[in-house]
Amino acid sequence: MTIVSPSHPLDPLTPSEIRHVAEIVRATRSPDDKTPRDYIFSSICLKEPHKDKTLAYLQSVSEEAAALMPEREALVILIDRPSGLVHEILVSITDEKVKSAKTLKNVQPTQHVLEMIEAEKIITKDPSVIEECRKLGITDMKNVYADPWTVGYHAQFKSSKRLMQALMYMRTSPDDNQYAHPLDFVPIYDVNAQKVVEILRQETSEASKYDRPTVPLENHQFLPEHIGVENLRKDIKPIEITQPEGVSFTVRGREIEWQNWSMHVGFNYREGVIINNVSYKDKGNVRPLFYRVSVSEMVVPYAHPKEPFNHKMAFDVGEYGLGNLTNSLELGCDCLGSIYYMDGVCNNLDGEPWVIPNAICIHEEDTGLLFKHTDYRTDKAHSARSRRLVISQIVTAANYDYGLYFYFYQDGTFQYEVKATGELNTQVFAEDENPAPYGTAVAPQVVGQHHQHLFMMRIDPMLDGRLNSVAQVDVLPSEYPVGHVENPIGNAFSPITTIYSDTTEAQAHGNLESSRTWKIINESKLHPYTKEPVGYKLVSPNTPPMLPKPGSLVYERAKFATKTIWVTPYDPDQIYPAGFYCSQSPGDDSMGLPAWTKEPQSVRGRDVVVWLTFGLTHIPRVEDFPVMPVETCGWALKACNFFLGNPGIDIPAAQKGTSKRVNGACCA
Ligand code: ABN
Ligand code: CU
Repeated sequence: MTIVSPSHPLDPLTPSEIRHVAEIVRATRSPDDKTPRDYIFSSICLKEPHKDKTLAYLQSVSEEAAALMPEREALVILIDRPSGLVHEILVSITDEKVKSAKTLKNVQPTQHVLEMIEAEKIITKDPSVIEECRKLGITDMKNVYADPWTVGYHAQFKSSKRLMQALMYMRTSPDDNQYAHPLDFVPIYDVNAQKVVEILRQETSEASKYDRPTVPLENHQFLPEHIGVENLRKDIKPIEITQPEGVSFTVRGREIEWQNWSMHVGFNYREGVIINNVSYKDKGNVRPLFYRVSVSEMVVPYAHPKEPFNHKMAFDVGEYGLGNLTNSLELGCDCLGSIYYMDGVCNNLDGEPWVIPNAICIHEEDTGLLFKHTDYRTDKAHSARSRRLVISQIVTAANYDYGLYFYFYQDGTFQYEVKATGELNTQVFAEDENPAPYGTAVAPQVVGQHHQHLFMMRIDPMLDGRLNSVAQVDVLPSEYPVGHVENPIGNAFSPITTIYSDTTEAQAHGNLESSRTWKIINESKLHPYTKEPVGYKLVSPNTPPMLPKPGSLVYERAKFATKTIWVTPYDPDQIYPAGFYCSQSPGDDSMGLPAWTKEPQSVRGRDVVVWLTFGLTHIPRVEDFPVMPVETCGWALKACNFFLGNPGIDIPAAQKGTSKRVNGACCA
């Protein structure tokens, strides 16, 4: 076998590497184990080298580079069936051997999409499920669909069995919108035993005359073939995005250069796109900014207090993996303009490479004005248009779809945006029931339950070097009363900066009232004008608090999301803030951010990692159905006393290009 290994230490595993790693692992199994379904390959993923080694290699000069290339390693997670034993196997690709192997009980690795597809087939053939459907008047099981989520919580089995809760729907045709036809029962499925073990049913309220809600049969469609060509709008003229001279970025392997920025694009089954080694060329001087940035976890707590809905708490990163959920993107609709695509490489359950073509879209976008000024005396005006480099993926998390966008701007801003779209996760309610206060009736008998989407960004900075600090900045009215000599007419206010000293202090909530932001700073590098440390400020307008109460299972399992910001010292093994084995986790603070921050550790002037929770509280609207218009949330890192002025000052004046006036006389 020819194994193609890349030359960048953070490049994802190639298809041939995945194949080779699986071969090495298979060879270690006893002959009895070798039938493919006796065990499944949950994940095969690059084990990233330590930052010291990666940076030493990347900063080396070409003659010494080969010797400094870090060892190439893969982490393989196997699940034995039906025992459910989990094997963590570290393989050296460089040395073509297993380096270590550990067997674990009572942990549940991420749930693979292919496990879900397998589960749906078995669930819809299960006699007890067929009987439930029959009672609801559904006799043709080919119209029945199951979205198998991880169980979320199971009082009896906890994490000892690999369990799914299947949210059940019906379709009236193969491409029908199933979320218009929710069913009222939830099979619990044992993944490793491949069987349904229990069926939960939602109860109608006491006041309802129905024992069970009937199945809502009205269709609510959004696909054009269902809407009908004759009903589609005819008043939209084309907008074409053209770049007649090509794009302004260059790609070498997975390294991109654009408008003084450079970065590396990583990808894995779990976090999806990872942005590595970001730097900005400041007047010819390359200044390091961020070592590694990714969405390291998210949680979607649902508000309904009763069974079976109180099991709904989706950790889409830790339970499913954003990489595994990634779409193959379509030119012209998902991505508009001149696009550079990268594939995503994951693995299937047999350990074969599973390639998602066109998983990552890289392109430039016009974003309106970057700056403008008019001299009101002379009418002399100058404007520069802003454009951004976009590196994005779109994931489908069963009903929901998330567009995930990294943006780089010409003024040194680095931004992240989530576009939440797709389908509400719907439930049925009886004709005489009212879904308030935990849901909105988005159609007759169809409820969109209230929930939150809380994302955690892991930001590993290296602003002008690896030793950084993090400060909280609150803008507050002056401490002096009106009339005081320091505040004679009472208008004074100022930013109050608190530099976090340790991991216990560095846990804080967002605060709109004080316009709270955070600053990542390098205290060893003072800005020549401000005489203060150079920095980047971290801003997010989307920092809702986690609403489930302390003590609730979801609060305890998703502790990471109960604070807006955390800072920890860099540790290469601390990537997943709800724990590596987040699925069916007990929520006992034994892993993830709560465990890593139990003891106070200094975070000032150290190699630190910043963890930011941002997101949305989603009270569904009728207009979110049958498909949800994009709702956005995100954050930005803005240069803050880092450069010697606006870094975009050298952007040439905008050209008229293909723009033309459509009314009156053209401006000559
Ligand atoms: N939103 C929960 C989920 C995500 C991915 C796959 C199944 C379920
Ligand atoms: Cu939502």
